[in-house]
Amino acid sequence: MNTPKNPSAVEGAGSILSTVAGPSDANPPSSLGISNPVADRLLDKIPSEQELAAERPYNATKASEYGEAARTPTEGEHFKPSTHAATGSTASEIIANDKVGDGNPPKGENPTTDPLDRVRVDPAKRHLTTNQGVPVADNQNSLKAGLRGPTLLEDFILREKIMHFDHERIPERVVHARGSAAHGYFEAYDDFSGLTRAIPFSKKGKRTPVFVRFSTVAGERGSTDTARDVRGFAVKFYTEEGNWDLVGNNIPVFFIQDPMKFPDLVHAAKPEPHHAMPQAATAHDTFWDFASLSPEIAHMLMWVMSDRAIPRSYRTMQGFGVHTFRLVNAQGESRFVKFHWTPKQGTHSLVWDEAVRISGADPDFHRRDLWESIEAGNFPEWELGLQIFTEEQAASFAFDILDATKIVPEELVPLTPVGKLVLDRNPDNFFAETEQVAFCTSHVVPGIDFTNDPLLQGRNFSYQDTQLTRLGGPNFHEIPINSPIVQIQNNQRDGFHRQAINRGRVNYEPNSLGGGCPFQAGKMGFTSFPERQASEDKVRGKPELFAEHYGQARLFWQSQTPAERNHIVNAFRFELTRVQTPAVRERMLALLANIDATLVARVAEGLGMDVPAPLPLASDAPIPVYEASPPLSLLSRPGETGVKGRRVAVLVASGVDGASAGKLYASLLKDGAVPRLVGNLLGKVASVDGDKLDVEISVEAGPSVMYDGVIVPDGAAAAEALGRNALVVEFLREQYRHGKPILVYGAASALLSKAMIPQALPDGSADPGLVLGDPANLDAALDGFKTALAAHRVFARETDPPAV
Ligand code: HDE
Repeated sequence: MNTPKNPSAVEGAGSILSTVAGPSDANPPSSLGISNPVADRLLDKIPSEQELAAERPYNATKASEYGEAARTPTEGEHFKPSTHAATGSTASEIIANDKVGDGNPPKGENPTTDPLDRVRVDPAKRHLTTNQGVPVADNQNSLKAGLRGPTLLEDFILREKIMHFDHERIPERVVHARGSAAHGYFEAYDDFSGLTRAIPFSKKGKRTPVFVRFSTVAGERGSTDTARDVRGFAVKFYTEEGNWDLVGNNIPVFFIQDPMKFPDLVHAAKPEPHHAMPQAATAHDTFWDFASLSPEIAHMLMWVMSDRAIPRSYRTMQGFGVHTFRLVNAQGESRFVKFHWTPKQGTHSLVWDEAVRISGADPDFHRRDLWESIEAGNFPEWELGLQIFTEEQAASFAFDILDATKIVPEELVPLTPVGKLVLDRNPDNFFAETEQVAFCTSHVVPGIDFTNDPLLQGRNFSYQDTQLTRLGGPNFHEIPINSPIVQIQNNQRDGFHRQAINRGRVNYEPNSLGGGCPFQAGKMGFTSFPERQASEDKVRGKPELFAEHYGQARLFWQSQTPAERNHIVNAFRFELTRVQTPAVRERMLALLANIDATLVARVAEGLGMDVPAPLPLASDAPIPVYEASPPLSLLSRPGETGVKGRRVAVLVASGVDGASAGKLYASLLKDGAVPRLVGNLLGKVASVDGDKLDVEISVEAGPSVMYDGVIVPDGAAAAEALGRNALVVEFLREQYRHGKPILVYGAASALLSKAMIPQALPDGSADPGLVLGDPANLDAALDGFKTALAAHRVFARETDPPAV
């Protein structure tokens, strides 16, 4: 305890104490012959509080809040209290016990932001308790009046358990409900402080912890991972200057240009309100009705109908910040920026037929893939690239950089690589972390700033607001996964589920009773870039350039490879075939007619319709002509990790050449691929040498769509046994149809003809993904297979309609 002050040294001490529920006489009754501990504590606190308050005779920074001076925020005045007690809530805080602690928390500390270990709970060597910590004697039986009697209301243990269970669910996210996440870090390649003062970019090799959540948009929390949809790519950087959330998607543009339309877009895309169908799919009337009346959607539709919307894995998709943001350096200089995440694993997708089948075989396909890769130590990585440009450059573009339906082509502004993102740790608990994480576009740190992109401005309102319902109140920042790694110190108080116990009676600023603390940070704090605003009329509307809707949709189409174009055509056919209202189909064709004549002709053919007249344009200006941009093709980024993480089925049955199967398996493992012995049934199969091989999964439980490639080792009896199983034959046909590499050795090649798999590509040339191996020279064929596996797919096999 601090030494109490001599009351007589404080002028007016008696009157100070007179309004406190303590002795009004500063001196303890001397008749008792002892010092009064209550008075000691008060006399320790009150005079030093008075002293502290007196240090601030007036608010000296007030003048700096006005006019020009306000441009440079000043640091708030703050003073050091002479005793710890001066700023406390209560003089009794020094009364220690095991619950409250010793009453002397570290000064200026908010321990609710300490590392997550503080809340990770481990039950080792512990017995069960209730939520009140009462040991639970019997977790099997409720309390009854007799063994066959009624259950007693008195059973507080049962009631607590069931009450908690009844309320386990929170509302799912209104969009992006289905998601998966992981921890990791961002590492800067260099010191980029010339560009931004944002701390993650301040030093070469600097690592900033991150939590990244990937998601689909339209489906509900339990929906399938492989639905055709945009994927969310949300990154929370836990920086030393607070949390920065880069809440992006795997597609660099968006459906709409103004936040006013977001609820309409989402209502149209979600299941139709009368019967709540279909789940996680835009292939229904209301979406296409809205789309065909909203031509600003044209560019986004091209991306969503492309294979971007059915990624092979979260690990194999790009991420984009979508909006134009600003970077601001310490000198206050600003440049525009677009954020791009490029996967080191390459950009790879599924094919539609496969995606549909995976939805049945493994609806958790992407969640499992991310989890298992990280568990296996195959940590996914992305490179962060920035497109950096000035206001002058922006003014020269054929489009408006505030329009989220437009990209800045990489030919116009190339990517500057600035760092890498590595995901190396799975969460402990899905709900506590992945479900409760709250990303908000408005969470930015010094050095990152917004532009006037209207969609971004709308999002800045929405993301905080939505958490109030989803996470139950304004204290969601205190949920461990959301709290920053730095101090939270402010005068916000109360609300549902408040965790912090704020010490002291000061919850306002300016103050003198708290020594001015917490004080405003001044220049070191977040300052908005002082962008000059033209003085204009208050208006609801959009800039002229936003009216051009088709130039970049064309650019996308023209930049795709023939296979990718075919997939886009097929996706439009599929979606519009599911549309029941002919007028909507027709209107959509009229929209497509403004993008490309071949595209619309092929989609119309698939629908059995004529090509209608194009939709009238919203702008009189000619549609700008762009040079094709090869980086817009998924095939332009094959990645640098080769076969790492690729799943390979090795089909086995009794009579297999076990020695070579083992060698193939080991070689794939060595390269980081994931081989699995797949058989007719689980159990053991005997190799030709009499060795027993363990089948890891049956063809039924692990069908073709769960693998990136297949190998059938040599062995006449094995090929014979496999060929008798229609599921195996179908397995091989699907591998072929989905463009996957197939390697067969020796006698196993008989299975190819059984599956009616063509030996050459439709144009007669050799199929690089179909490898016939000589059992005597295992490695040569395996090398060919691995090259095809790293290249992912052989799209040249595809015909319209599919021949296999
Ligand atoms: Fe979102 N969006 N959004 N969005 N969004 C949400 O926030 C919203 C938009 C994106 O893994 C919600 O916490 C509006 C663009 C991702 O938790 C909500 C507008 C982009 C995630 C919301 C947009 C996104 C969300 C629902 C138009 C790509 C999931 C739950 C003005 C750049 C984050 C939540 C996670 C989630 C609103 C448009 C990406 C309702 C109003 C453009 C990745 O606040």
